[in-house]
Amino acid sequence: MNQQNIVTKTQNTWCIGCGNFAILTAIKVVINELISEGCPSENIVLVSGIGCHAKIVDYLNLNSFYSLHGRTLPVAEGIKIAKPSTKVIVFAGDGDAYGEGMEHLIFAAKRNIDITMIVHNNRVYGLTTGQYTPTSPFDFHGRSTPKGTKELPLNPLHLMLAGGATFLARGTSFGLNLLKKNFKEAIIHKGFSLVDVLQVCVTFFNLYEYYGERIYELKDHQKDDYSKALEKIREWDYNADSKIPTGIFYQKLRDTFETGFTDKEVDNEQRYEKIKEFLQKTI
Ligand SMILES: Cc1ncc(C[n+]2csc(CCOP(=O)(O)OP(=O)(O)O)c2C)c(N)n1
Ligand code: SF4
Ligand SMILES: [Mg+2]
Repeated sequence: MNQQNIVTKTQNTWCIGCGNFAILTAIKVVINELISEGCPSENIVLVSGIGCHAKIVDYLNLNSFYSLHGRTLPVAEGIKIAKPSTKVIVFAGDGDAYGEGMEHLIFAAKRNIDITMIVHNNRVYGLTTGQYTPTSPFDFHGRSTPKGTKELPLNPLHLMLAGGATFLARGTSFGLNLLKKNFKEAIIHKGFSLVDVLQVCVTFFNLYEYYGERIYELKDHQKDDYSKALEKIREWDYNADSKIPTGIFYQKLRDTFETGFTDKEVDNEQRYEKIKEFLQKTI
């Protein structure tokens, strides 16, 4: 299969300059690589929410499910549990994932279900024309907050680390190489992986210049160290005027949720041993 086969003829309706184009380009390359490395294309399932980001599944000729706003993960989890061999890749907006879908996100991380979540974090509701989201900065002047927001933004990676996610990364929509690397590693990772992409919405919140002055890539970062991950994740807390690290912050292996569903009978002794082993790996 070559690059052409996974592209649809659907007309692209994103604004010129939208950061979603970079996400589409990067995921196309990565999926093509996975296919050429032996992953059958029919084993890949895409799930999207509702928003500008969600149109990405219209542009990729793969099995996909357009879900509801905030409800990508229940759909993705159902697919993964029903057929654990599928590679489930979720595309969600920041409003979608960090607002309405937040409780699902925490549970997916806690369960460590083997799903990859790519968040198009433009820090605004794009499709509904510019309302604030959980990651919009303090004093954000949008359609629903003409006098500015009165609350601090949420650091979703911090929350996901506490929630138990086993792979956490940040990319930007103008760092294509890093984006491809993050996506590939996240998809290969066995467990719940989240890539937060600072995707610029040129129409309602153009942050190209702001990010351009602050972004740097993590080097020699010890990604299996929880404290170091926490330190790097908190370096830029969305409102601070500091540098913004990008790359893989955290990666750890532990048992995944979907593998727990088995028909095999186990006695109490075996069950006890399994729980002990699980806890030793987790704590
Ligand atoms: C349950 C529900 N609530 C609200 C909406 C209206 N709605 C559609 S898209 C959207 C915002 C999308 O923002 P985001 O998730 O950040 O995606 P973006 O458009 O920025 O990519 C909202 C509020 C909806 N379709 N369904
Ligand atoms: S409104 Fe923003 S997020 Fe939506 S397509 Fe346009 S630039 Fe992209
Ligand atoms: Mg958004």
